[in-house]
Amino acid sequence: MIRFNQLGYLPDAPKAAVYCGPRVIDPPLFRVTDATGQTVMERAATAPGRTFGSCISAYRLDFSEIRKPGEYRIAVDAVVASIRIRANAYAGAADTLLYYMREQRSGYNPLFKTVVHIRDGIVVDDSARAGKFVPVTGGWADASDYLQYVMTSANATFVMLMAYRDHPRAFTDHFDARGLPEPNGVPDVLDESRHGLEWLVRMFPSDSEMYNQLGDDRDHTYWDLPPTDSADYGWGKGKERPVYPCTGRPQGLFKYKNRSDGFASTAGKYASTFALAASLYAKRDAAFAAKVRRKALAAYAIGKKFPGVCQGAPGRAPYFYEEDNWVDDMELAAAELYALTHDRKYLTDALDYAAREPMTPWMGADTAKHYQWYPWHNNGHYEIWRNGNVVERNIVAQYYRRGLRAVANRAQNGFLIGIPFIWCSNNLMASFATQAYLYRRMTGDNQFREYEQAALDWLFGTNPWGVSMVIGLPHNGVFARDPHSVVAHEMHVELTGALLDGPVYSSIYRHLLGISLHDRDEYAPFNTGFIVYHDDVGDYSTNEPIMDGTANLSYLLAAMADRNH
Ligand SMILES: [Ca+2]
Ligand SMILES: [Ca+2]
Repeated sequence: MIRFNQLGYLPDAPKAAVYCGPRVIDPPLFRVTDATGQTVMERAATAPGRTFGSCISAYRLDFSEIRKPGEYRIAVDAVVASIRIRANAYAGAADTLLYYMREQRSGYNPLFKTVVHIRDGIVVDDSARAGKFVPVTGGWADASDYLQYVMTSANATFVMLMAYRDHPRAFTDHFDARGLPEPNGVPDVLDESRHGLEWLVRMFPSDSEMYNQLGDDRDHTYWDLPPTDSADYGWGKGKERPVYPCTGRPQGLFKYKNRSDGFASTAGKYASTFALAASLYAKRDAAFAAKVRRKALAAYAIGKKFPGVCQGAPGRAPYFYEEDNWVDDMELAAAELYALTHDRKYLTDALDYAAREPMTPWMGADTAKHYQWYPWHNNGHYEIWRNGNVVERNIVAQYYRRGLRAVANRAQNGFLIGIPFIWCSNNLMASFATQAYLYRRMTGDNQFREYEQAALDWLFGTNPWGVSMVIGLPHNGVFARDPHSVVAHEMHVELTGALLDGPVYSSIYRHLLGISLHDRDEYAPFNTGFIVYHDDVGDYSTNEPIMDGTANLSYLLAAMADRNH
């Protein structure tokens, strides 16, 4: 098989497909022909070629020197693939992600054309307000369940705002604030960000109430559509959902507890997202900008006072978001507050936090706990660079380089892939590529450019399965037809724009609780190696769409669509 980026290749970017063969062979010859059938390139595939997953031989077919846009065929003996080179390969791609974000909306949902989860929610856990109602309807369902987290939602909102700030030309206006198909004079990425911001404001209603999570895994008891969700949290089926505050102490209402010991991981995310929003909305909506500015400052002060993490709260199952780092979140918050206020103390704080975790710890590792190092790349270094002096810029660029080097050192295979295949590997892939892109923009150093492109190519089909990991991108491509989603399954809708969890180590897959395929595995021949992926509604580990991963990809796709990529 020949695996390739189904969206196409940018004329001036590195370009490679991967030959995935069933036996050990020497580097094969490959040939590229243009639309007229004329051979434009013929040469040997490049090493390393050693086994990667189900590909016993995995060779790179590098055709970077072809720059002329057009349709081509690339062949190794009788194995042929059609590839495209086009300057607008990523045009509209970032906006396509937003289809999935709109579909995930809590509050008014444009797919169901009704308000969902209107009874949110009642405060639980160790809080003076336990048992009280707080109005927190809104935001996005995290994945194919309906749990909601500030951790993921704030990061999703931040990245979309950042994507718009840096690459506004990549976005258009076809939908209104409610997500209905009617232009409203606002770029749709800002409509979606605002939907997130409004929920975050509700989840941090006063300086003494910082909420972190809405719902818990009791949600998984019933497999319902959002408008008819019958989860029962003790107040009756389909009634109020629990709201978890940050408390600075371990949480979990039942057998399992998390390891929370502070507020800063969540407080930092509130602060960074609100601070960036305060800048971006200063002209569009001054009152809203003033409100989120106050909240940014308040959240940051809470993070300083209560260092440590505020993790996801488990319910009946042992799985939860095990975020262990918080200095990255406080760094980003400090960097944004410096950009907003020009108060030098924030830049000093940002650099101090940055020095405590120069490199996101999953980079270079074989494994990590679930969402242990989150966000998967640290936008804080880039934000320091934007406003720092030459010395400070050099420091944070070096930090990024360390992480990129650690991943690249593990990437000596035909796919040039060095991330660990833990749960949500696609997020790591997108974040590695984003960090590599940011580093390249910061320094002009192209030493990781091929790795950056390989990670992006992987997401759009250059992987052992030949599957685009984003549903509907491209619309005529090979992508998941049977994702783990009740909405897709029951309503027969395509979840356009959704990024999937992605492949995992086969050892992880084998040990997950209650997992089984519902249908014959059409990708079985490609699931014989150390990593697996299944296009099956039953596989919640590799084939579940994820809200925050989808939003996290928006920056990179916007950058690739921008003419100055
Ligand atoms: Ca709009
Ligand atoms: Ca963190």
